[in-house]
Amino acid sequence: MDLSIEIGGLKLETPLMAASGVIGVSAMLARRVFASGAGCVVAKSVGLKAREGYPGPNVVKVPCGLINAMGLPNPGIQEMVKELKAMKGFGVPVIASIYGFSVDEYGEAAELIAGEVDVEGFELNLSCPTVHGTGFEIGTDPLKVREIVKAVKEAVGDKPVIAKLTPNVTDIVSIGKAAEEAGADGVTAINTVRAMAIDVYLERPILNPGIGGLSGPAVKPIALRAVYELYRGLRIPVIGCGGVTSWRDAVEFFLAGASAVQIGTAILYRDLKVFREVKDGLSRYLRDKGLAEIKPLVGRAHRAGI
Ligand code: RRO
Repeated sequence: MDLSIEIGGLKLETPLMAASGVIGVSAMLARRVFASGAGCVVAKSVGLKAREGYPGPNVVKVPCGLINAMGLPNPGIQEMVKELKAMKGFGVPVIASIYGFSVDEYGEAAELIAGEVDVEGFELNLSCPTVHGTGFEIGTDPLKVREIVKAVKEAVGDKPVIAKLTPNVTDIVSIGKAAEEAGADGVTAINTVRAMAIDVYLERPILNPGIGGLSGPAVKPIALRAVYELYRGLRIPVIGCGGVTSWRDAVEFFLAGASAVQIGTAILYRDLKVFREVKDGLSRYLRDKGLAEIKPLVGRAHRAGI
């Protein structure tokens, strides 16, 4: 079965990617993820300066999901470059994820990484819901999205640049269009949904910073809707991300218009075996449908004309 895909020049043997954030910065873990059947790994978002992240509690389990407020913990670019090089050394295709507090910071971060390590592409975190001044505060403004995509495209030459979008907007397609018009090679939809949980006895928010981002099965229908709308509204490929736990979830995303699917929270719920299970299930599904490859599946739900 041919599960290979191509996204704006990024060629993957398998259309499954490890979502940013979950496996942290560890090259050893990235190697295990790849060996488990992922087509590539998206590294934890990194910026110009190292960040500690927020003190705990910074993760809380809720029915059908997790809410996190990690606060962009990362070791800074120099340390991340070492891990990215190690990942490449293990033969793992890797996409660097970057954030910044300004257009220039995104551009600079991308340029520094591109100058040091031959990553497969860049994912721009325009959607982190937990830190002020970056992420979703930038990714809800189409003008800023446009400028950042342009700056990063200029900084990284012909490497694929993918904008990771926030669901915390009224019209995700208008943000996707801004990225597309600025030269993005694809978009990832979605990052986490702003959310919170409250301890009824302590009478206070459970997460230290109060608000965090919801992920896991709870957000899958939201992500699926976003992918469906983006596929209809854009010409560049869409990568689905949000609550994928089974092969059936992945198929739903392909039918909605995703060219690839990222798996994040399910790695925590189900362990790395989730990649093998989804991959095998996908192959079985294609065989049952009489298809020899994944590409004809992409966007097929739109044939219903709804
Ligand atoms: O680190 C975080 O708190 C975080 C990030 Br950068 C992100 O993109 N999405 C998320 O749910 N948490």
